Parts: sequence; C-alpha cells; structure tokens
Amino acid sequence: MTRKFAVALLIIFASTPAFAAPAAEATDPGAPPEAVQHWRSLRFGMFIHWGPVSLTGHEIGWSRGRQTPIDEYDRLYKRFNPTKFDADAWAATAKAAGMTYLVITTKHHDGFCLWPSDVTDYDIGETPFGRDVLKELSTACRASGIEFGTYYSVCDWHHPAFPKGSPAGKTTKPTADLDAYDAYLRAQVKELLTRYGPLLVLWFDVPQVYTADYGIPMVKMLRGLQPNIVVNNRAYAARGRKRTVGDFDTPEQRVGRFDRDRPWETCMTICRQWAWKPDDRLKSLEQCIHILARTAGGDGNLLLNVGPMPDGRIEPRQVDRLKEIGQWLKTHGESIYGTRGGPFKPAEWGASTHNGSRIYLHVLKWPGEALRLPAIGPRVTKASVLGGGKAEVEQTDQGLVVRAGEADRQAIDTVIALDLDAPAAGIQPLP
Ligand code: JFZ
Repeated sequence: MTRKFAVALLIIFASTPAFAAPAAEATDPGAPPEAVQHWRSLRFGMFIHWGPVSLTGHEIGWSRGRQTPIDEYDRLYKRFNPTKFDADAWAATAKAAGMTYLVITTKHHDGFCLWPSDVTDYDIGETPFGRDVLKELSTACRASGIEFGTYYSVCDWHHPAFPKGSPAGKTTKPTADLDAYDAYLRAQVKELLTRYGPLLVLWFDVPQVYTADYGIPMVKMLRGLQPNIVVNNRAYAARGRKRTVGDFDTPEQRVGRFDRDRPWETCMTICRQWAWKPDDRLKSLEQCIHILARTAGGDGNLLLNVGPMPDGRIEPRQVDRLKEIGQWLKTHGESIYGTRGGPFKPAEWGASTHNGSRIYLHVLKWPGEALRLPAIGPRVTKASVLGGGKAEVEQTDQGLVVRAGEADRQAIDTVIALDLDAPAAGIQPLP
C-alpha cells in the first residue's frame, strides 16, 4: 500500500463518525475508582424526598396537575413553614439507623429548590420558613459523621424553558428552550457544588429530553468542581440503550441483580410514597433487613427513603423503624459495611457478603435442617453466628453443609460468619 493511499484511508476513516476520535465531550471520564469504592463501602444511606408538596400528602412532582391542580401546587411554597425542621435530629436519625450517607431532593420534577438559588425565586428563600435547608442539613450531617449528597431532577416541569411539563412530563411547553434550560441547570449544579462542601454524590433524575450532548459536558463540568464526587446513571438520556451513564446504576423500588462489575444502588421507599403521605404503609423490620441483606448480597448499596412531614419532622413511627434497623446493624453491621457481594449469589435461602477471609451467610429462610451450598476452594476454619450462637459446617469437595440449631437461628436473619484460610475475594461467584 502506497503511503498516499494509506493517508487517504486514514482521512476517510477519521472523517467517518463511527471511526472519528471521540470529541472532547464525547465521553465522561467517570469518578476515580477509589471514590467509587469508598461510596460502595458505605452500603446504606438515607434518601429524603421533601418540599412544599408535603402539605398535600400527595407524591412529589407526579401529583402536580393530577391530584393537585398546577397553579395550586405552584402556590404551596407560599405557605411552606416547617417550623419543627431540625437538621441535627434528621442526621441523628440517619446515624441511629446505621446509615452512613444521606441524599436529599434539592429540586424534584416540580422545580422547587430547597436552597436559596441565585437563578430562581421558586425556592426556600421565598417561603415563610426562609432558611437554607441544604446548609443546615449538610452541616448537621458532617457533624454527625454522615456523608452528604444531593438529588437534582434534570427534568423541571415548572421551568418555562424545560420542554416537558405536568402532568407527568407529558405536555410540551411553547416556551421550550433547552439551551437556556441547560444554562439554568448548570448554574444550579454549580451552586450545589460550591456552597455545601464536598458532596458524596450528585443523584440526577429523569432527564427526559436532556440528551448526552448537553449531559456529558455538564457532568465533566461538575467533576471539575468536585473530582471525587460520584454521579448516578440518570444525568442525561444516553445515546443508544447500551451506553452506560455515570458511575453507578439505580434500580428503583426493587433489589438489583447480582453484579460485582457495574456499581449499583437500589433506591426504595420505607413506606409506599416517596414524599410524605399520611397513614402510608410502612415496611416491617423484617422487610427492611431482608432488602438490605439482599442488596448487599448482590454487591449493591441501599438508599432507603423517608418523606418528612410538612412541619419538618420525620414521622415518629418511621424514626422508630429506622432505630430498629440501627439496632440490628449494631450487632450485624460487619456483614454489610465495607463488604462485597457473594461469593454465593442471592437465592431463596438468602444472600452472602464477604470481607477479607470471612464470608457472611445471610440465612433469611432456612431450607430445612441444613443449608447446602456449592464447594469453595478455601477451607472453612471456623463458623459462628453474629450476635451470638453456634453454627456447624461440614466441608467436602462436593460443597458445604451449614447447620444451626433452633436456639441459634435468628428470627429475621441468621448471619453465619465463615472464617477461611484464604481471601474470599478469590472465589468466583457461585449459583
Ligand atoms: C424517579 C422519580 O420520578 C421519583 O419521584 C423518585 O424521585 C425516584 C427516586 O426517581 O422515579 C421514576 C423514574 C422514572 C420513571 C418513574 C419513576 N419512569 O420512567 O416512569
């Protein structure tokens, strides 16, 4: 091949989009691996969905133009005055629950901002309450050793420049101007990243028509402001179904599939609704512990949501449930925090996690007198029940037979620690 011909080929390929070197904005570099690993090690966080909508008891964002007429919904902030809001109490509740991080809706689909933004008056500063909730909550979290993160809805059904509107993002605004909205969104993201200290995560949501052309440069901008922040997979509408977005996936209202390669976090409500709903159905302690164990067993984080009341309090019965979870974690937390999922994949009987040369079996449903598991290479040198109790393990080349007497089995989750003579991370995931 002559040199000229080779150069011609290169020009043709280089100018063909499929082969063109990605434009500077074509890819998001992602968070540093150690930042993702730190986020993953935290395992259990508090999600908070709150705003003037709590005055109605209906769902945040989605009830605008449905249960609540749009103009009535958009006037709620004029009477939002949660005088019992106590950021230290919220942080203390997260701590008591054994939660290690907290993510709050700074702006949901309804466009209302829980901080005094410079680019809108539709914010907390214009309410009778007037105080900067994010400032107080980020300060209280740090004082309590809880890492602070922010949820920010990409779609904004209130803002005239965002193309989609209520109800449910199904209408189209005549004033749509995505370039103008992108400038608004970037200005707000900058406010979040420059006013409230180091954030663990920016938890974007429902991008709708906000595509990668806008989203990738925006994410690169925010990573420039806080290089160690992790970003979820909802910052923009991906090009093509296979494209991964951000640093972690976000299965919602369900425990994600076992996956140790792609980081993920299940977000789930402790009741049924994301925002405050009077007499909502509250999950039992058993449900909460099983969700946590199965999520960690799949190698995921759990972001468990509460919707505070219009007076600023988290509902006492939800606080009580969270404290019960925290009590359980006091004796069983080593089987959750800092662990990785597996090696035994979640199954009917339960799930497993591991850390160093220790495997934790979360036996949620004993399949009879013994639990039979596939063989592992390392030898089991000791078996014990977290929180006290005896467990026996028979190990052969065919597998493990695990037993615990009735008196040693625990009602919600019998966590059996298996000490090995080698690191558990070397064991390939097993069915
Ligand atoms: C989204 C929000 O709509 C919801 O209010 C909550 O904030 C949750 C954490 O995130 O949930 C969704 C996202 C997408 C759809 C529905 C609910 N969808 O595509 O139908």
